[in-house]
Amino acid sequence: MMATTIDAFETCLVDLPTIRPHVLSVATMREQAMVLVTLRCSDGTAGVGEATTIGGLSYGEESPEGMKLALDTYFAPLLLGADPTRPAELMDRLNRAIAGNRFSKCAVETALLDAMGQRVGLPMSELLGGRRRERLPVAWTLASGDTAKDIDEAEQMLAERRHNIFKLKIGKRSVADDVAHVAAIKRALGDRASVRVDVNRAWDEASATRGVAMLEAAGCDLVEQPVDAHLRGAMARLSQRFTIPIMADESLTGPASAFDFAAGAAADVFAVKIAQSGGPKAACAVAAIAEAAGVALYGGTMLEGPIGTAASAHAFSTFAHLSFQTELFGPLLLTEEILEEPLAYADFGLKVPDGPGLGVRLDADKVAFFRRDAARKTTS
Ligand code: MUC
Ligand code: MG
Repeated sequence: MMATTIDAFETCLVDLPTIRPHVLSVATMREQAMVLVTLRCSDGTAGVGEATTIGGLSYGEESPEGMKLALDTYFAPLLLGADPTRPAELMDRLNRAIAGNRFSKCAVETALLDAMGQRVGLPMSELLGGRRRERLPVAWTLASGDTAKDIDEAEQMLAERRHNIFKLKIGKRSVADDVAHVAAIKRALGDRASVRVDVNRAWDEASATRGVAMLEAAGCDLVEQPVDAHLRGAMARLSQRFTIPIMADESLTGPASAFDFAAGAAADVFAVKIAQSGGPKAACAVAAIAEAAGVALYGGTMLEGPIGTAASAHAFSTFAHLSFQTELFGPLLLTEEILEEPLAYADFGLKVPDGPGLGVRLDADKVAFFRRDAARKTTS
């Protein structure tokens, strides 16, 4: 039998507008840039993956442009001609040769698992150990920067039965102003919705101690990454001091950090992200550490487009527990659909795709139109 090889490795940057400005403490997004990776194999399978971050270099250590450069220059030579039927061995090879670059590694592992799933006729969730659920509850982020607009948006989401969990982005204004914003939204929505906040590391420990106490009193259900990613001690003190759960997001950069935070009792909940973890398999390892340590789980997003979102859905569907649900709404924040068949959002959740591999297919014409180097852009 002829050995199977990776015959082509293609990357492209795709820019898609957001439905409204998305205001975080670290950046205001008006569009999302994603790197799409395609691995073409000699057996006719083609796997796709996505590497996406938020706000250029303001959120993570990898930028969209840097990821494309790293993938083309350093990843491609290690992958071309290699055997795609051994994803774990190939990821070992990449990890030995390339330090860091977790988001790019996630895109490659996603593409390898997508191709593998097509080869063996199984969804990616089955390659990751088997799904435990078909549907994932999905939160929406209210981040227009305006309290009244956020309340209107939440009411619309509730009426459409799209979301009943809302994450509010705070940390840009004073603690008192931010808490007043959260309290107004919680008052308007009452028991019809869960209201949570993401501070994106904006507070020092003293502000966090004051802010978390006020958020608890306002009826907020969860506080995500109140302080800087490396402040494990502060995260532990906040977790121990308050009843309202404290969730680690940026602090989690894969299994080693998850072990460190679990051992230090430094978070009540882990926001697991496949990109931040270094790939879907590493994300499952982060979840396993949380489960072993009695830490609750939440399925996070890097505001990926549909490929990264589908890969995340497969991974999260395998978790034993998902007590704080997920926020896999990335594609809904974008004005454009780049899949042939959109992901299925209904009844406050997302259906985990069923087909082999990722179970979704890119719309080639749409990708050709929106890629950054499209002829219409370079010639105009
Ligand atoms: C983050 O920090 O969690 C996820 C949802 C959202 O609105 O922003 C992202 C990033
Ligand atoms: Mg976060």
